[in-house]
Amino acid sequence: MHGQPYLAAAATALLLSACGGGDNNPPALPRLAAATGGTLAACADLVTRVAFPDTTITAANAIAAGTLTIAGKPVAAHCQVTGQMFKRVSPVDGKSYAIGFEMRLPNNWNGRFFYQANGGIDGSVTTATGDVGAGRLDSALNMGFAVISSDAGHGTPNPAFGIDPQARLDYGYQAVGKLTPMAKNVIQAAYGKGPERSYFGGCSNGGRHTMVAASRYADQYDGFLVGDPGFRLPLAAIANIAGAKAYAALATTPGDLSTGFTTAERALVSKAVLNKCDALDGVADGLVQDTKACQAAFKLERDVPTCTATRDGSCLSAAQKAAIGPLFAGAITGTGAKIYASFPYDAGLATANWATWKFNNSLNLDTGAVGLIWQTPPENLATFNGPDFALTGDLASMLAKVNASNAIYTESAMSFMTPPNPDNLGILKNRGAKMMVYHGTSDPIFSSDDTTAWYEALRAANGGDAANFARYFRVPGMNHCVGGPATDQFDMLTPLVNWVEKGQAPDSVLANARGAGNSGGVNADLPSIWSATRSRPLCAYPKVATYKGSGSIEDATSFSCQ
Ligand SMILES: [Ca+2]
Repeated sequence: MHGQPYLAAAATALLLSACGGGDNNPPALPRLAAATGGTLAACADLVTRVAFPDTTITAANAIAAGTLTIAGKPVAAHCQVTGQMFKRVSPVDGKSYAIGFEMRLPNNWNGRFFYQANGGIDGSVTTATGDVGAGRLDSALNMGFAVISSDAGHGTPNPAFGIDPQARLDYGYQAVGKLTPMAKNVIQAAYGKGPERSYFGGCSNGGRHTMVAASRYADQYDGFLVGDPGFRLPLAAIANIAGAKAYAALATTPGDLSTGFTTAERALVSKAVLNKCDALDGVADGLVQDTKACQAAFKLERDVPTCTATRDGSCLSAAQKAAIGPLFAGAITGTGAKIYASFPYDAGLATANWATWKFNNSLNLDTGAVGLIWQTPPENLATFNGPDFALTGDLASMLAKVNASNAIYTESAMSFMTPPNPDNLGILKNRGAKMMVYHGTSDPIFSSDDTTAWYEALRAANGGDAANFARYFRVPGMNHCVGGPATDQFDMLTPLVNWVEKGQAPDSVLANARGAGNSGGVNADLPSIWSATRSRPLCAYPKVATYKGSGSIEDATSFSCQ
């Protein structure tokens, strides 16, 4: 099988030839050899057998089968290795830092390494089960991967670590660069050979880590699984703070932002979006598959009633329309500079996840990250108050400071947090590595429009088509990484491995709803009229899941990617 020309590239070359464009045919991309696997040869003695610079292995323990369960499945027997890298005391804030990690090494190994990139602002070593895709359908550990998880260089999920410049850089990208060769060394010691194939994946900030790794460390990984990426996280956070200001101004209960755009009003807008957009994909089924056509078809001003009297959930006030419409179009600073990206109108606005991001995290999570981790200089830690910072801070100042550096903070947040040259993935592409990206179109914090714009730029930088090494799958209705009125349970790691190691490029990925009885946990946002087991194809962009005109609307086989 090795050495066989990459089929999709070959097909593209033929097509270009047929069209007379043969002068610029790209060479077929290499196919990487499939991993063959191995058996764990050492566990407890890894504490002494692993000798890697700047690394302490603190424990290595055999974990019996069934000690952990994931989505109701017992996790097979494995070895848990814990440790620290680069333990130090900061010369800036006087506090102790280290890059804490754990690895979980299955006794029956599939020969692969998985870097589990975590979410939020990191700061804790979450269990290295390698959760992939939404809805916990399976995990990399259960599939036989050796998995690493880390705190990315700070031991608590508190933004105060941002006072230390090195902790900023470790969080941004350097922990990944330090952990990767160490982890491969541990795998070598445990199995007698290093990983044959290496993968990297995560959602949210984990999606950001993955895009950064695809840009900075493409020589060290073969497959990248990117979920709802906050790849321009500082900008998304400032845009969300802009939203907090707008919702605070609309609030009927001072300090409770959710009263600026109530659940009933958000359900009203979601319904108005469905009225205009649901059938554009061939069937009114509660899912807006054709996101692009929907943005042209739906107008907030026109399609949602304007209140003539008191707000009662059946209308939006003129002031609400004037404030909320521009947030979807893309928040701006007081001087008119666009901060981040537009957000698509979609069906998933009425959920608790949407509300939490817009009305709570905007005050209590984005603020600490912007003020303490990303601004140069940071705000005063001793007096910092998140809600005050959001509601009284100046957006243009925040935007300038996340782009600033100085003698202490030598890299700006936009430098250390975002992928350098994100539309240039030449190293990844040319060595045969692959990337799969998914994004919920009702994600309230990182916009799928931003990911779409990035993917379009990637296509443009590759002659108009990046599908021979990177594919993007929108998840209609899905909120941030999970939930929403969506088919949000899917496994993208298996198709990624099959693409990297077998040359099987994924045109679509099967997704299911998580209704009653689902082993991955029931999705409370599912509309009651949906089947508990509704399925859909997630289509590789720019194709759209389209109803075939007959067959059950609960079944993926009634839809095709068009
Ligand atoms: Ca539809």
